[in-house]
Amino acid sequence: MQKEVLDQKVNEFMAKVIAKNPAEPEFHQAVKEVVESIIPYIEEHPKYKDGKILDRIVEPERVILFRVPWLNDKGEFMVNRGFRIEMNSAIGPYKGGLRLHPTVNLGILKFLAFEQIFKNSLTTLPMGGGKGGSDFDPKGKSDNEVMKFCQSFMTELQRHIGPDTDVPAGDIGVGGREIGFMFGQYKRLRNEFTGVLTGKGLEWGGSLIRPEATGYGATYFAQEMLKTRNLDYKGKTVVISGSGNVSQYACEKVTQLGGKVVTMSDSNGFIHDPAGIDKEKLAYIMWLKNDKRGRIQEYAAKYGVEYHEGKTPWGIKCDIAMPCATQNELNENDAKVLVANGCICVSEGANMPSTPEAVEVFIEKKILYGLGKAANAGGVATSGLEMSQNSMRLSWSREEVDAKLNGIMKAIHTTCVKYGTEPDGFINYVKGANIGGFVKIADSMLAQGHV
Ligand code: NDP
Ligand code: 2IT
Repeated sequence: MQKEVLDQKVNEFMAKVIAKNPAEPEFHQAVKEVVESIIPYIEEHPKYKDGKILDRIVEPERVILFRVPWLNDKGEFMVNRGFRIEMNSAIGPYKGGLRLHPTVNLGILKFLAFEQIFKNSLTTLPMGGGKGGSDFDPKGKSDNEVMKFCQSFMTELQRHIGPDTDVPAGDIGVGGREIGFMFGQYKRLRNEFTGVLTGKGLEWGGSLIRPEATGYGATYFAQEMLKTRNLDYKGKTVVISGSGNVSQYACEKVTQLGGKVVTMSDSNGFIHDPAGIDKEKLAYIMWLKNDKRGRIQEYAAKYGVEYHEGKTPWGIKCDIAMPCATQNELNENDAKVLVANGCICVSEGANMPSTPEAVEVFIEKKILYGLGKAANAGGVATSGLEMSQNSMRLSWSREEVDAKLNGIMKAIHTTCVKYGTEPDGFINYVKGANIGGFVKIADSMLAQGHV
């Protein structure tokens, strides 16, 4: 399809989406990226056009918005807003994380729920797309306050979810502690012990490898991309952003595969450790972030390395970049600097961390660019494996789950190659992931009638 024709069709479609969903820029961004890939494909496959699949897929099946009242440690009344976006159930129960962050709003969760449809389809497992969360800020809150919030949040959410209906998990601000508090409340209210949440503790229904899965998966995906150019992680310098769940396990796996991770960050700044963040230093970061809940700056003081306040790590010379913090954390200029510094591969642990202009730079320069919905799908895939184990009331060994995760990341890569290889042999992972994720959803929606 000619570029002008495609642009016109995309703009017409986006005008409708923007008019119907005002003030949701992240949602518009996520939809635009997908329809740019899909429109040429559905022009060649008119059944999807006739079935109005694009118009249907951008409309959530259900949006739940609710008040979350709770009492802080001083006994004061606090109120937050809770959400669950049940976006698409064509191939399975709604599935996706819960985000607790002060920036959370309807548009951000709709973008995440929309991405989740395609990501979950790519995993090969039967999971629909959903996302939820709240504008609650866990930073600086006591364990007691986090528990009070989680219990109140679940008191409302429980009536909308279930192991065959909608299965939430973690995302930014939601880890093992929060899943525990929410699971406990669900169980009390429903008097049921089921796999209604994933990311549970190992003793109470969780799966081995789920905590590691997103970071490991993003690393396995990069490994597959590198293989297409006869490369691997050995001796490569890797820049990682964030220092939460995804970043920590990306760092662990990269190091195991022979790469050297030289940065990690949080929302205040980044640390640069040219010697590499080895096993022992990573153990310190895990303690700092997961137990002490401190700032990454403390790493710089402990190990005598540079700390760059208010900056992102993309200016540091590297072979591979792994954005693992948040959306739109890597802009056009960052992309240009990365490429100019010799970066050959970007594997996104975060959801939509690169702006559309940054993505354009990566594609134009034909580097290995693995977008989030493909590269970070290992987390939700292993959630899917947790659901299977819960249904069977059995648990698999660490090796078994890790092998399945690795196999799924390889399968996602194969799908991207199938749908994204261009005539000159360049693999456009954006196109590959979007079309590869879309086909199964669209065919299921057509088969199920006007849903
Ligand atoms: P965590 O809460 O464990 O860590 C988040 C990290 O990102 C922290 O270092 C945090 O810094 C930083 N961060 C968050 N918001 C911002 C911001 N606005 N600006 C700069 N830095 C920020 O979350 P996860 O590691 O679980 O999630 C990270 C990313 O990965 C998100 O995009 C999430 O959607 C995505 N993801 C997560 C999956 C999972 O299984 N957990 C699965 C797939 C994708 P600070 O502490 O200062 O806030
Ligand atoms: O963005 C994501 O894929 C996640 N936060 C994980 C979702 C899940 O259900 O495990």
